Amino acid sequence: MTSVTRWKSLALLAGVVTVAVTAQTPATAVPTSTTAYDDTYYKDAIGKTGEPLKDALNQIISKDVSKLSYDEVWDALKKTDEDPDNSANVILLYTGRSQSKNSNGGNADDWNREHVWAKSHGDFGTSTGPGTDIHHLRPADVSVNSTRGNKDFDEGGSEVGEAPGNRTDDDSFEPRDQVKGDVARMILYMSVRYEGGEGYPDLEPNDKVDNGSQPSMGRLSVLKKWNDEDPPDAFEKKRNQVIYDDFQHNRNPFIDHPEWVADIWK
Ligand SMILES: [Ca+2]
Ligand SMILES: [Ca+2]
Repeated sequence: MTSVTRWKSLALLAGVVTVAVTAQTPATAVPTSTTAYDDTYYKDAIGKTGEPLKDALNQIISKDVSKLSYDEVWDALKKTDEDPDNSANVILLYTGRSQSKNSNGGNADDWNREHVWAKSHGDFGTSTGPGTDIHHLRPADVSVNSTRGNKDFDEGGSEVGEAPGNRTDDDSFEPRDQVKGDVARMILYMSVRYEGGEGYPDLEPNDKVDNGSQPSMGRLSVLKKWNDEDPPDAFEKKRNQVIYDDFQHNRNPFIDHPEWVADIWK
């Protein structure tokens, strides 16, 4: 909340009376954040809400982007997800394990390229486009990636043995607390980035599980909650910056402005 106090002085016959005039903006549920990019990258979005905000963000994050091949994703993830305490390693999304950058591959304890927006939801595969957009691609343990499969996100189920803190049941996957917000912001980025243009599907969140091959991902009400519970941390912010500076040259708006989630999906 901001408060603007102005002082007005009134000269009266008997002397000077000073009156404080306080103008207060109404309270909002989530504090409004500001970034160094608000006057430049985000200037056409600032002050908007609802569908106009989503439309403005789609234009902003789709403009002049560089698109990677699926093969280029390997080296990109070695930079975006580098362990800040060990530059030889990456951090795996669900297990949280720090592991050699060079142990990528197809064996059970290797890491591979997890599509957080499951690529079957909209059937976009791994050709250049949403299937290679590193804003939602993360290193993950091969067998845990397989356990997540193409399930929608929701709370509940039994704990994943190899990935403590993660839970799954027949139709959904719940990531560990430390990355719940990351997952939410990746899914919501995808829905704003892909609106049916460029020959790609229009990806949208909904409140269901079992979305199958529909271009939808659930559950929106849970993702909104996770966005609030797990705000962006240094690792997530740095990864956004590396993608912007070195790879795709676009940003995930919800890492910069988590409050825009509630502004779009009320
Ligand atoms: Ca987090
Ligand atoms: Ca969309």
